[in-house]
Amino acid sequence: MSTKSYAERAKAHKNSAARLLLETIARKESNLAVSVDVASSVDFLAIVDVVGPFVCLVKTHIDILEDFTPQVISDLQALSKKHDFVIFEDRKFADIGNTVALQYSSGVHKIASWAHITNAHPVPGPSIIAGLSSVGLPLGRGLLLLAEMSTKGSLATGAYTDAAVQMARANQDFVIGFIAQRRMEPVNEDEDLLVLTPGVGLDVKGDAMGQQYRTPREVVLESGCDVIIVGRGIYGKDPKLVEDIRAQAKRYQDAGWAAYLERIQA
Ligand code: 5FU
Repeated sequence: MSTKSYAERAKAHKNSAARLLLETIARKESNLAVSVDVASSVDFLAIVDVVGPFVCLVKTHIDILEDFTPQVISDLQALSKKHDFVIFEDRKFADIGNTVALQYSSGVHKIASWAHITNAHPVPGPSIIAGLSSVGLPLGRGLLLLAEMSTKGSLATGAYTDAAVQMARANQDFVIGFIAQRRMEPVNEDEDLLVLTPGVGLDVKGDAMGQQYRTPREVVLESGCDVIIVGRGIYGKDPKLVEDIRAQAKRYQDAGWAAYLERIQA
């Protein structure tokens, strides 16, 4: 279990996106990421503006927006500056290197131009990292590999997860860590692969489509993860209930930070 502080880790990290995330966490005393999964750009930007002060990171699924225009990205970037948060596009790339490089750099969304962090399934093997890093590394971006998933019956377990960890270890200039449910023990002092964990909720244990939730305490203290990713737990009641969203964001920020303090004092 890591007892090093986020601030200490920020100083030592070699990847600029990882450093930015660790510094932001330490500065804002927040290991909370909010996943803003709504279809309207107006609702999306309104939620980001409300949760912004409480989060280290905003996670997007930009292809959910039904009225996407490049202006959404300019507005998101302005909010990222206003509230001091990192942007993570949860794109889950999963194709050959040449294709993912095009999907990352081009198309309507031009993800590499605005997302500090994105992620990929390790299923194609190391070539997916080669493809994405050809675009992202010169821009100072970071990649997370999906080593595990939060869903019931996930196939990302055992030897598959171990292979994902090996792929990350072999590419630590660009791969900054994992989407996973637990910390992966480092092989040496220099290794610092972050773990960002979705499937976090304080009030319910799951949804009707296989999602499974654990509490911030289970995730950060017991499983040693670095960032809790919360979606519907924060805005799920009604994306327009601003006061409730603010209160929930604060509640999750406090819960995540208390679990971290308990961990580093252990
Ligand atoms: F890789 C994963 C995973 O294993 N579980 C997830 O839930 C990603 N996610 C994302 O986190 C998912 O696509 C949602 O964007 C978010 C969780 O949202 P929720 O509303 O908190 O369930």
